[in-house]
Amino acid sequence: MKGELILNNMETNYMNLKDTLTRLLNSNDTVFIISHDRPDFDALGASIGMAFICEKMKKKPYIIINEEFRNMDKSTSTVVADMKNRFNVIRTEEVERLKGKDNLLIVLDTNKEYMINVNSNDFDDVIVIDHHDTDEKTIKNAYKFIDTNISSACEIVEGLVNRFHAKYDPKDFASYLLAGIKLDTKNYDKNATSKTHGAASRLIEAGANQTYVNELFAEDFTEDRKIQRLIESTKIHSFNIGVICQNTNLDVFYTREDLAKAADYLLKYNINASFVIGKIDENNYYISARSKGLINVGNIMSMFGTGGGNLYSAAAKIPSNISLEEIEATLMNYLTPGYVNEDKNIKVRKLEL
Ligand SMILES: [Mn+2]
Repeated sequence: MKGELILNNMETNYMNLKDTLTRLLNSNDTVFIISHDRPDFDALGASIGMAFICEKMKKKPYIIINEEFRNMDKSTSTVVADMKNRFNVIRTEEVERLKGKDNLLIVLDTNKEYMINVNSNDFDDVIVIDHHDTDEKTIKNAYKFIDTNISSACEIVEGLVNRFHAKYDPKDFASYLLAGIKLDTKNYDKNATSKTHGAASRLIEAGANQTYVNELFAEDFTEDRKIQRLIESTKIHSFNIGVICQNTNLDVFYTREDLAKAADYLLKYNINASFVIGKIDENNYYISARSKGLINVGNIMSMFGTGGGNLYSAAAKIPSNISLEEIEATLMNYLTPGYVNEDKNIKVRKLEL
């Protein structure tokens, strides 16, 4: 039987979550764990913590990861390789063959149907544990434990590991949950509460290795040079808006993460908002936008029709049948003082970035 329950205050609801999860783990013989596409440290760390909880409950879960090693950065592939040695990591194609009589799907670090690579309706029970906003694309017919005030999926899952008295085995796998918290809090700068630090502290006590976690975050030299070259070409406009447009080396493709990193980097300076335009493949350009809060970049990206986001973080994907110059000119037009304010009716779409 499927449930429908949204609890937005995790602190008072951990016991409720524990009870629901216990019941679902007991009433289903087969458990699948999935996180969002292109999983990051938070998605992977949460999956690892959840797998330990399942094992404590005498269930051997299947963790679904579809990403190919060649599409992952070095650190992500290290985590996934470790997971493959320790757990049953499978691909979506294998799900049907592995299904039992009653099948539970545990969705972590996302609540959107389009961000998971399975159809949630194909499972007997679904539980979503997440820290992102919900919208009309949120998975239906599922137990939902979503608290946007918690820093990361790893912080929630750590709270659960703790309450289930599950063990990190091997101990240093606790490092991967610590990496998830470090990533989503931007090194304890963003959304980190005393509870977040409590979770980090327990993870270190359980065996997380901070030196190893720091190594996972070490920048790859070639990658970083590529991003720094973009940053070199920043133009600063009025209102301290930084704009980067990839206008040379058009055969170079950037990943969305590269462009986001460059946009994030610009906020280190006296810059209110940053926009980074680059080519992501043969057919598409992409804009990654970041703001310190004065300028609503979600609103501006929505004007492109193919974009969205929130006040602080947004993006748009644009087919490359228009030129980079045209995109930059359009963006500059949207940034003209007054223009943005006149367009109050623009509906800001939510996009998970
Ligand atoms: Mn997350």
